Amino acid sequence: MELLNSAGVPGGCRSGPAGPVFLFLFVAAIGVGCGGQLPRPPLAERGGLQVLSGYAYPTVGEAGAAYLHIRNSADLPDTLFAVQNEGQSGMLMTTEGTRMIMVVSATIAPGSEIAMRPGGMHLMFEGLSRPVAVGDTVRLSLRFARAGELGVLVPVVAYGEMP
Ligand SMILES: [Cu+2]
Repeated sequence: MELLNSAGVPGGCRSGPAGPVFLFLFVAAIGVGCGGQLPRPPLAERGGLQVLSGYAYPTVGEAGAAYLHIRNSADLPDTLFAVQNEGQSGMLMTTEGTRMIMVVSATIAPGSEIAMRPGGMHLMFEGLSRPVAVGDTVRLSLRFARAGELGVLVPVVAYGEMP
């Protein structure tokens, strides 16, 4: 599997190393300032699993990336083992340094969360037949071992945005 483009940066993801660091700090600062914000309702919920938020970036060629914040409120662990974007299968990825590594599944312990983000865990899609741009919406489908299938609509936002 070829995950690096000709510039040696991860395909389907963001390019410069400086951007993600800056944006992460920026969002962390906002988070402190908005501590009293009312919680938003989850985007999707099933079997104790909640997708709290999510977004995708515009496709680059036929590749796309998406990020979800998932909480397991159930009493048992559950395992995310398959993802789809508009019906096309994708991959669950983690990042080590500048390398992306595909993982087969991700188990979420009871009461814990997965917070995907650029430079960390994310969903990656290759060979997408429909390009998407900022302002579009994409339909993601998540398959969990216990809760089953969970569908969620997420907005396509500009690179670097982490809404
Ligand atoms: Cu990636």
